Amino acid sequence: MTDSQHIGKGRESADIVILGAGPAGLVLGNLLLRSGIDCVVLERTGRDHVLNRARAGFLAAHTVRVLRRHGLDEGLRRSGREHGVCEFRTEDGRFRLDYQRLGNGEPHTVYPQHELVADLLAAYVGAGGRIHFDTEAVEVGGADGDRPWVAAREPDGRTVRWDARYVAACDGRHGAGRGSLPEGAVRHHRDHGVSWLGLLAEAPPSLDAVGYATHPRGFAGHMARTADITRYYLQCDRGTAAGDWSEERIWDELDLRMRSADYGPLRRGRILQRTVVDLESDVLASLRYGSLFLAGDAGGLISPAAAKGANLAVLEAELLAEAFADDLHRGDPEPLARYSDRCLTHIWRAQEFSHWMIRLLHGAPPFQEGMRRSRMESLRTSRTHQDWFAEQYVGI
Ligand code: RFL
Repeated sequence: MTDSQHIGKGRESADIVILGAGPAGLVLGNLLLRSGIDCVVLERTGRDHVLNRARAGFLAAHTVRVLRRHGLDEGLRRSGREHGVCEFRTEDGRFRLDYQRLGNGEPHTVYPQHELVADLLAAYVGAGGRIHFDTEAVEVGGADGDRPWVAAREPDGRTVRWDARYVAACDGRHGAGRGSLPEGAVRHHRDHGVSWLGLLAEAPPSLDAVGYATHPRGFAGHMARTADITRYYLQCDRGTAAGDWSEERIWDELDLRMRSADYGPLRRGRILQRTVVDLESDVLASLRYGSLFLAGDAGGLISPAAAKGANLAVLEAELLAEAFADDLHRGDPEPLARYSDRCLTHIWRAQEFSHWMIRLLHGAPPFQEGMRRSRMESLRTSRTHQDWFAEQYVGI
């Protein structure tokens, strides 16, 4: 069904109402359409905003397999680039890990998240999928029964009630899904106490590797996005505002921390985008509350230190789509019952590795600092440790 099913003024319906048009919501929408399941996506922002929100770039091998399996990988095949080396620059020198030849022997694929989202949106709309932009879900109700609903504010200010069989909240950490959880819903939150200034520079990559630099002044990171765009990170004080640093200060600081004097200067360019990210983890104890299911950042927020968020979102969306199909087509509710536990196994594994990365990359009080340097040294010298790193780094 591709047209909205009007039940009356201000009331509509779909079997599955999906909140949010990020990677989680759009993978889910595409897979539901392919299974012949009626769904609608409600997205708070406009189409342009969704198409231009630059975030992730490193896709895990599993993510690529999911996209390929469902024929959603055309753009990825055309312009995604395999990437398999990272370089650590520390106070003790530098070393490289050819991680695509370690562990499970898998590379990342570099493909900007907003391009992936554009591909997913085009495929969804092309298959007749319904999507309402500038439509904010404000409340999810009735999830403790079998007729949940979503109240959503349309662009004209009208509030429409969407009746559903199930609601899939893929609307991030501050969305209506989380906002509508029953009282007593448990979440596990951790503030890692570190902040990053995330930068997108109009500059070609300066290394043929992901660069991680530890420095007494703080962490700096370098990640290729395209031939002309590079993502950089600079550890900054908590409370820093995105506009606090001038472009000159940013590049000087990056050069200093990346030790350009020893290893060659960075290729500078205009800073296109800046965001301050406080490194936090926030995982719900369950991703299911009756007829309400959560996926992606809505269910488990992870710091970008290990580049896992978008990859988890795709993994969870596929599991949820399959579970909905089993329930609605075959009358088998078991996969839906197992959905939360299955996802949480992956989420906690990613959280653990992300936490390990945070402790590897940031200075700390003397005892922890000693442990950090030892961890780095072990990574530099132990083949077993390197294999473990590669498996965790690319895996999901
Ligand atoms: P998204 O992408 O945030 O999409 C959620 C969508 O929901 C909409 N929304 C609502 N819609 C309707 N009603 C409401 N009430 C709504 N409230 C919100 C929003 O407008 C939005 O369109 O969540 P999703 O789909 O769960 O995907 C998660 C990923 O976007 C996220 O985990 C990653 O970007 C994290 N991340 C990275 N992940 C990786 O796997 N690899 C990376 O290299 C990587 N780099 C990053 C990152 C995140 C970053 N930031 C900005 C925190 C780099 C950065 C700087």
